[in-house]
Amino acid sequence: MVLTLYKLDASPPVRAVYMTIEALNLSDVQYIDTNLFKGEHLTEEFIQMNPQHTIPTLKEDDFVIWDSHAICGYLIAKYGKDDSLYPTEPKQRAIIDQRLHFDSGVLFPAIRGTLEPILFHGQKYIKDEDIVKINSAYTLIEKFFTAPWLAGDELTLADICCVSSISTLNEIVPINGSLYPNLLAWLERCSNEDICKKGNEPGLLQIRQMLKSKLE
Ligand SMILES: N[C@@H](CCC(=O)N[C@@H](CS)C(=O)NCC(=O)O)C(=O)O
Repeated sequence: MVLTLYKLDASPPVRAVYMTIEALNLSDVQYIDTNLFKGEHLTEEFIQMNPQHTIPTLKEDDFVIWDSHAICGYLIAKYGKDDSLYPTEPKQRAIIDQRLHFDSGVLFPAIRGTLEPILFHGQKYIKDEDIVKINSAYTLIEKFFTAPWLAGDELTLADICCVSSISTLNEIVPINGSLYPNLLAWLERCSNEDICKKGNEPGLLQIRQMLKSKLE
């Protein structure tokens, strides 16, 4: 059984999969760089594998799955020693799923909408409307916290998927700790975790450098 991950280190959803791989201690993964800037995700071969042409995409023998949330859930179900990262207890699972859908529906679109014109189309500034969207995402997630972690007392897949997005948004619009104290404290808590240092930080630094070079 061979696990292959199509990836680009700077991509936030790829970083969520990296963190899950770290948390599960999976060592036998083959990584294939898929350079979006060179259109490597738009080849006939890639589209045949993933018609949505997104990274991360995971291949395990003949089985192909894409979308970071689906990939991470699969890896935990298949390779996790237990279900602690993604509990099967219905209420705990529902709370985590809500956070994952918030990531897909609110956080990632805010990243993509802001960064795509800058990274791919030569825009040299951050639009005011994107800053408004990012701050409104911060305002929403700030109120989700009732415990140290995003879905309760333990670190779960909700933290893994949302921190890759929130740490990226923080590079675009730094989180104001007096407006969003829970969010900033949580980001710091996540950043101190080994899985985040190994799985998230290197790609995040690449995003920081890209933004520095593209913005005036
Ligand atoms: N919801 C997806 C988002 C994946 C996504 O849009 N990835 C971007 C890179 S960060 C991509 O592959 N863009 C190329 C494209 O959409 O054609 C996930 O969580 O995996």
